Formats: sequence, structure tokens, C-alpha cells
Amino acid sequence: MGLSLTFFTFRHLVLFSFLIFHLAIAHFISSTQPLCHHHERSALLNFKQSLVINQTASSDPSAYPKVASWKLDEKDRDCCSWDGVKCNEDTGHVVELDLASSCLYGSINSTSSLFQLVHLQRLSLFDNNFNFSEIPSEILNFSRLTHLNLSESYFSGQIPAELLELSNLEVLDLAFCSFDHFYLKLQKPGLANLAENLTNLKALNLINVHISSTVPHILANLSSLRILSLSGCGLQGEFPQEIFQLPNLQFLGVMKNPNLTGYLPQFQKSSPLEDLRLSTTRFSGKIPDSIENLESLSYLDISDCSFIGKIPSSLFNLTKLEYLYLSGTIAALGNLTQLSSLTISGSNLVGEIPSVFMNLTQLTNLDLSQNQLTGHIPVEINNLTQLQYLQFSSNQLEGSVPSSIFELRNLETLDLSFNNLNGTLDINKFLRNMKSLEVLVLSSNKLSLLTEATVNTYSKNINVIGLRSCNLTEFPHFLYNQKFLDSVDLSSNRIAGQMPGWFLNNVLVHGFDYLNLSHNLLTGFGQDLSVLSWAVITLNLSFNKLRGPLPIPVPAFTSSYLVSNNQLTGEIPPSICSLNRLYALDLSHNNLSGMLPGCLGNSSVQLLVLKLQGNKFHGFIPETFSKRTNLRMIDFSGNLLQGRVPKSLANCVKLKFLNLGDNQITDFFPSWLGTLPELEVLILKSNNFHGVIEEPKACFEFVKLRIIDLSHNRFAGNLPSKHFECWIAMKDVNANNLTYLQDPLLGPVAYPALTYYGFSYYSLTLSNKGTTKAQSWNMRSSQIGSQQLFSLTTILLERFQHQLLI
Ligand SMILES: *C1O[C@H](CO)[C@@H](O)[C@H](O)[C@H]1NC(C)=O
Ligand SMILES: *[C@@H]1O[C@H](CO)[C@@H](O)[C@H](O)[C@H]1NC(C)=O
Ligand SMILES: *[C@@H]1O[C@H](CO)[C@@H](O)[C@H](O)[C@H]1NC(C)=O
Ligand SMILES: *[C@@H]1O[C@H](CO)[C@@H](O)[C@H](O)[C@H]1NC(C)=O
Ligand SMILES: *[C@@H]1O[C@H](CO)[C@@H](O)[C@H](O)[C@H]1NC(C)=O
Ligand SMILES: *[C@@H]1O[C@H](CO)[C@@H](O)[C@H](O)[C@H]1NC(C)=O
Ligand SMILES: *[C@@H]1O[C@H](CO)[C@@H](O)[C@H](O)[C@H]1NC(C)=O
Ligand SMILES: *[C@@H]1O[C@H](CO)[C@@H](O)[C@H](O)[C@H]1NC(C)=O
Ligand SMILES: *[C@@H]1O[C@H](CO)[C@@H](O)[C@H](O)[C@H]1NC(C)=O
Ligand SMILES: *[C@@H]1O[C@H](CO)[C@@H](O)[C@H](O)[C@H]1NC(C)=O
Ligand SMILES: *[C@@H]1O[C@H](CO)[C@@H](O)[C@H](O)[C@H]1NC(C)=O
Ligand SMILES: *[C@@H]1O[C@H](CO)[C@@H](O)[C@H](O)[C@H]1NC(C)=O
Repeated sequence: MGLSLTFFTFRHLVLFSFLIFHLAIAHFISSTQPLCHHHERSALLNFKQSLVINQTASSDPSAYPKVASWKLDEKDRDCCSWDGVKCNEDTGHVVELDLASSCLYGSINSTSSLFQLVHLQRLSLFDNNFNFSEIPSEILNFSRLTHLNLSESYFSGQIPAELLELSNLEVLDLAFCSFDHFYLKLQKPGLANLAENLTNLKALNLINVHISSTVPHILANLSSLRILSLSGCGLQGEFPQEIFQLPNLQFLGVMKNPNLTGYLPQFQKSSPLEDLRLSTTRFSGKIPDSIENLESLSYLDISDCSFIGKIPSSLFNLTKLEYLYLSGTIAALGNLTQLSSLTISGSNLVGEIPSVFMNLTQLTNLDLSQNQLTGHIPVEINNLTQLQYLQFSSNQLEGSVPSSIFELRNLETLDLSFNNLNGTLDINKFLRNMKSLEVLVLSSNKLSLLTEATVNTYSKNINVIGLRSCNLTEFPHFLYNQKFLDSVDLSSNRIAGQMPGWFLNNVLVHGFDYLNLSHNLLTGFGQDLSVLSWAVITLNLSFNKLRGPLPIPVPAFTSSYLVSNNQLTGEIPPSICSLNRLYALDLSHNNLSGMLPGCLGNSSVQLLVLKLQGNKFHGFIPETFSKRTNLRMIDFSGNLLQGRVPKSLANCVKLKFLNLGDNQITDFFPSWLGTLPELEVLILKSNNFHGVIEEPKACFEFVKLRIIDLSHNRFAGNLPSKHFECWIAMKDVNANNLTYLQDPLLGPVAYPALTYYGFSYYSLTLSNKGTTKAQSWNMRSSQIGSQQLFSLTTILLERFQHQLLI
């Protein structure tokens, strides 16, 4: 959640102090007073003596040591005039001590002279450093106390029972917001005891006090309560709904109690609630329409909760609402129709796009991406004439894109990707009408795009274009002459034949960050490029019909080069060794032949994924895996490779996946691979591995192995039982769960909705035999012959697929 330190923002603190200050100011006493009592003066001076002044003890930048002016000399003798001290005008007793932000540092214990000030009604030690002292039980001496503020002052330990006997308390602030850490505890006695005794409370702030219990119903008896702040208290169970109905409650904060459940009540019209903060709890259910009764509400944070259903439009009737947090994103709804930016992203919004949004005519940004919105894009979208950024991606919107959208002439970013939008659209209409358009992403809908060349009057600023699965049969003409293209996704279309020269030229002249042409029917690049001099950082040409020799892109740029599942022939040219920035190289499932180049595994330090399977490579696997390698996945399977398993593979200490299956490797069982600490999958099947598999020397080999396939080799003898004991991780294999090895494949993410290429995953589909394995653990493994090895110790890979996400 990443909210820890910043969770209680400075603003929160300031707001809080403000509210408490106003409570306090209501009864302020100030006047000329008689001289202060001698013993109280001594008590104050002794208290000053027991502490040191230390500027770092207070965090308020305007903090200063108030006690510095406390002196015994003749003209300053009257302690009632000392900074921070107030006396009763009739009795002369000290009734208020405000040492907030006074740079005090040191410990307080039961002998402190502070506790001699028995007439105190208000005490604030806010923002000092009392060195993790416990609150002494002598606090009981302050039986007249109405206001007590010990927040931000480094007290620790259980709050003493004596504090709960201060039955006049109206304001109690023990919060510690500055750090996300519990120092104070309220457990024995607990919150229920507090609520039983302190029945006059108007403000209770216990942020980050470790309460760790359910919220007692008796809190709802505190009918004077205006401020209740129980954020970060480790609360559990269901929050009592009656608390919402407290007749004077203005502030309710229970944020960051991830085990606290609850529901919103039907709100009453009379509710004075101004500020409601429920973020990072498990409050659930619907947001009731009656939220519109909270006419005073100015701050609402319901982000990171478990609410379902629509956001009721009535929420947008709340004219005083200034801050609305629905998902960690602020939508500052000052004067609603003046709203210029509304972001409700990744918030489980369900239902149709609220029609009231179409009245927010000043919006320049509307981002409702990554929710579960259904229904159509409202025709009234054209009301939002100021829109520059419109993002509806990753919802379940359906129907056609309304033609009114073409009236949004100021759009710079339009992202409708990953929905169920259908129908036929003329892409030129976007370009003609939206002259400032830079980002256009329509990928992964059910759209059919028309791209016919038209009069050339369209936007020349296109930066990002995402037209995956748009039923394209050719390179869209509007891409011609675009000078600022960065990211282009035309994957999963029906583009056939040669790449047109003008497109190739554009790539050659400008260079791209991201070009994805995978899953089309391309056969070539219109010219015979032995060197593909494209400056493209991520280049995906997989799943086409490319023929001829393997083109090699420009070394200085390329970080991912994916050309799997084509019909490329010939050898890997030596120039591949110059691709020294590669993260991923996937040449799998072509007709490539020859020997593997000697630089494999050490030409690029970053290389994570190396996939050459399903070709006709022969000869030895080179001994070139260097110690600097970061490789996570190596797949050489389904070739004609011979010789031994190269010992330098032991350098690949991050390797998780190694597949050498279906080759002609002749070697003993490479038990030395057991030192690879991360190895999870080892496939050696269908080779000429032979000999006896030795008893493992120690049990720390293959510690993370989950899948091993030794089948169709020529091993002799029994598999020593010790392997069964040692291959611990394998016992955890959940045959129902078919996804393994999720691995971030670093690389520039040009635009989130375009990509998903930020991840490479390989999934293994296990056969039912995986489940029989579990039963066989109890068998005496020494009785198992090599023929049985297959069915007992390996998990048969029925279908073996791996893909680089595109
Ligand atoms: C903003 O709200 C005030 C009342 O809250 C209203 O008088 C004013 O007309 C509103 N402005 C607009 C542009 O709607
Ligand atoms: C000042 O206070 C800080 C804690 O705020 C403490 O670490 C430091 O040692 C103190 N310095 C002195 C001279 O007491
Ligand atoms: C702070 O507390 C520590 C540990 O209890 C103690 O050793 C130290 O003397 C205290 N510092 C002051 C200034 O009281
Ligand atoms: C209480 O603190 C004072 C210094 O402030 C110290 O001299 C005294 O020993 C402490 N008493 C106890 C019981 O810790
Ligand atoms: C509540 O207050 C009464 C006296 O007012 C006291 O006897 C009792 O111990 C207090 N309860 C707690 C839990 O402190
Ligand atoms: C939530 O409950 C779980 C299980 O009881 C516990 O492990 C966890 O520490 C609790 N979290 C908080 C913040 O109290
Ligand atoms: C809220 O707005 C709706 C229109 O969206 C209106 O019908 C209703 O009367 C409004 N409610 C209040 C309390 O203003
Ligand atoms: C939108 O504004 C119009 C007036 O411009 C008003 O009649 C209509 O009720 C508003 N719709 C909503 C849902 O608030
Ligand atoms: C929004 O558009 C609809 C129809 O296009 C219109 O009836 C309505 O008045 C518009 N609302 C505003 C606030 O412009
Ligand atoms: C688009 O989808 C809707 C259902 O969402 C369907 O009724 C309509 O016939 C579809 N239109 C086209 C052109 O496929
Ligand atoms: C794709 O385009 C072709 C024409 O090129 C059209 O016949 C077909 O219906 C379109 N497919 C979809 C799903 O719209
Ligand atoms: C499979 O793993 C995923 C993620 O690790 C988990 O969410 C899912 O519940 C698991 N499914 C089964 C059947 O164990």
C-alpha cells in the first residue's frame, strides 16, 4: 500500500490541531491575575530544570523554548505572566500550561514537579520529546483537567488507568502521527474503559495508539463527541454503526485499520459530519444514496476500502465537498461544475458511467480507467468540451463509440483500450477532428477500424498509437509522415505481406521506443535487410510469417528483440553479439540452424530471458555464461544440440528456468546445477543423459526445484531416496495452479495500456500425473527403477508453453 509514512499527512495534523484549538478557545480565560503561588512557581521552575532545551525535540519549524523566559528574578517573579502559563484570575492558581512545541527533551517520571500543579485544567505538551517516558500514574493529580494534549511528544507504554479517572476531560489527544509506529498502548484498561469513564469527551484523538481490539459500542454513548480519531490503532471487528449517528460528530477518522470492517449507515439530514476518513479499512457494502444528507461534508476519504456498487450521483450534490479521495487520487470537487480534473482509477467502480459526470463541463481530465464500468460511453460526452485527457481503459464498456466523441477537439490523450467496444470506426475522424491528439489507444476491443487514406489534414503530433486487435489489414496511412511516433502497437491484426516502404522509412528516420507488430501476417520488410538498422528499444515481430535470414536491429538501442514463431532461416549472424543492452532475446520457433554463437550469455549483462527453442541449432552449447549474468530463463529445447551441459551455467546464479529437453546432449546427470539457488524448473528430457544418479552429498542442493523432467534418457539404477527428502520445494507443487515464475522483465514502459510487455511470464501446464506424485512420496524410493522415474519423480509436462507477453 505504500502509505505508511505519509499516511497521516501534515495537513491532517494541521487540521487536527485546528479543530482542537477551536474547541479549546471556546472557554478561554484571560485577564489580569494576582501573583502566582510560591509553590507553583517552584514546581514550574523544577519542571524546567528536569529537562533540557533541545531544538530537535520539536518538529514545528516555529518552535522555541517557552521556558527560557521562566526566571526567578524580581521583575519576572509572577509565574502567571510566564510564557505558556495561565492562572485563575480569582485564585491565582496555575490552570493552564501550554508548552506545545517548546523544544523540551528529557524523561518525566512520578517524581516530576509537574504533578504538583493540581489546579491545572489544560495541559499541552504537544511536540516535545519526553524520551519514551511512560505516562506516570500521578496524572491522577490533575483531577480538574478538561484538556490534555500529549500528542507527538514521545510518551510510550500502556496509558495508565489513572488517566481514565480524569472524568472532566473534554479533549484528549495522545496521537503520534509523525511516525507510523505504536508507542502508546490502550489495552488494559482499554478503549471501552475509556468510554465508560470519560463521558464528557468532545475530542478524542488516538492516532497510532495501539488499541488492538474491537470498537466498543459504548463509544456511541459519548454524546458530546465532535472529533473521534482512531486511525492506525489496530482495530478489529465491525465498527458500530451508531457511532455515525452521534449527534455532534464532525470528524470521524478510522483510517488504516486493515482489519476493521463496517458499513455506512443511512445518514440523517441533521448530521453535522464534516470530515469522514475510512481509507485502508475493510468497510464494505454500498455507499448509500443518503450520503447526500451529509450537507456539511467537506472531506471524504473512502479510498482503499471494499465498497461495491455505484458511487451514488447524490454524492455530487454535496456542495461543500472539497476533497474526495476514492482511490488514493484526489479529485478536488470545489464547486462541482467547476471541477477540472476527476480521477477515479482502479477503484472497483461498478455500473454505468454516472451521467452526472457529463455535467462537469469544465473537466480537462477524466480518468475512470481500471474499474468495472459497464454500459455505453454516454453520448453527452461532448458536453465536456474542455477535455484534454480522456481515459476509460480497462473497464467493460460496450456498444459503439458515440460519434459525439469527435467533437472533443481539445483531446490530447484518448485511451479506450481493453473494453468491449464494438462497431466500425474511421480512424481518420479522430485525426481530423482532434488536431492536438498525441496519444490514441483503442487496443483490445471488438472494434473494426477503417484506415483509408484521406486528405492529409490530420494531427501531426501522434506520439503513442495503440491499435491492437482492431481488425486492421494494412499499416494505417495516417502514420505516414508522423514525426513524433514513439510507441506503436499494431499487434494482433491481419496485416499481411511486406511492410510498406514509407513505414519502414519512418522507423529508420525517427527510431521508436516500442514497436509491436506481432500476431500479424507479415512476410518481410520490403527490402532485404541483412542488418535491420532500426533504432527500436522494444521490437516485437513474433507470430508473423517472416522469411529469410534473421535481421539484427541496432545494438545501442535494442533491449527486447522478439521474433519467435516466424519462418526465419540460416544462422544467427555474429552481429548478435553486439546487442549489449538486451533484456530479452526470443528467436524461438523458427527454422534457424548452425551453431550457437560464442557470445551467448555474456554479450549483455542485463539479459534475463534467452529463448532459442524450436529451431535446428546443432553443435555444443558454448561455455560462455559469465559470472555477471542475470539470466532467469534459458530455453534451448527442441534443437539438435550435442555435447555436454556447459559447466559455466553454474555462473547463472539467478537462473530459475532451464530447458535443454529434446536435444542430443550426452552427459551424466548435472548434479552440479544443484548449487543454483533459484532454480525452479529443470528439463532434461529426451536427450542422451546416462549413468547413475548419485546420492546427493548434502541436502542443500536444488533447494527451490519444483519441476524436474528426466524422462526419455538412459539413466541407470535407482534414484537415491535422499533426493526425495531433499527436493523440498517440489512437495509444494500445487498441480492445480499452473502459473509459475512470474518475472519482471525490465524495460521502458512507454505507455501502460499499450504494453503489458513489462512482464515476461512462462506458464507450465501440468498433467494430471502431477497429482499422483503426491501419493508416491510414501513409497520406498529405493525400489523405484529408472523406468519409473518418469512417472514418480517428474511432473509430466503435457503441454509446455511459454510466452513473452505482448
Ligand atoms: C458554485 O456554487 C455556488 C453555491 O455553492 C453557486 O452559487 C454557484 O453558482 C456555483 N457556480 C457554478 C458555476 O455553478
Ligand atoms: C536532542 O534531542 C534528540 C532527540 O530529539 C536526541 O537524539 C539528542 O541526543 C538530543 N541532544 C542533546 C544534546 O540532548
Ligand atoms: C533517555 O532515556 C534513556 C533510556 O531510558 C536514558 O538512558 C537517557 O538518559 C534519557 N535521556 C534523557 C535526556 O533523559
Ligand atoms: C525520576 O527522574 C529524575 C530526573 O528527572 C531522577 O533523578 C529520578 O531518579 C527519577 N526517579 C525514578 C524513580 O526513576
Ligand atoms: C472509572 O472511574 C472510576 C472513578 O470515577 C474509577 O473508580 C474507575 O477505576 C475508573 N475506571 C477505569 C477503568 O479506570
Ligand atoms: C490483522 O489480523 C491479522 C490476523 O489476525 C493479524 O495477523 C494482523 O497483524 C492484523 N493487522 C493489524 C494491522 O492489526
Ligand atoms: C441531487 O441532484 C439530483 C439531480 O441529479 C436532484 O434531482 C436532487 O433533487 C438533488 N438533491 C439534493 C438534495 O439537492
Ligand atoms: C445537469 O445539468 C442540467 C442543467 O445544465 C440539469 O438540468 C441536470 O439535472 C443536471 N444533471 C444532473 C445529473 O445533475
Ligand atoms: C449535456 O448534454 C445534454 C445532451 O447532449 C444536454 O441535454 C445537457 O443540458 C448538457 N448538460 C450540460 C451541463 O451542458
Ligand atoms: C455491439 O454490441 C452490442 C451489445 O453490446 C450489440 O447489441 C450490437 O449488435 C453490437 N454491434 C455490432 C456492430 O457488432
Ligand atoms: C473485419 O474487417 C472485415 C473487412 O476487412 C469485415 O468483413 C469483418 O466483418 C471485420 N470483422 C469484425 C469483427 O468487425
Ligand atoms: C494460484 O496462484 C494464484 C497466485 O499465486 C492464486 O491467486 C490462486 O488462488 C492459486 N490458485 C489455486 C487453485 O491454488
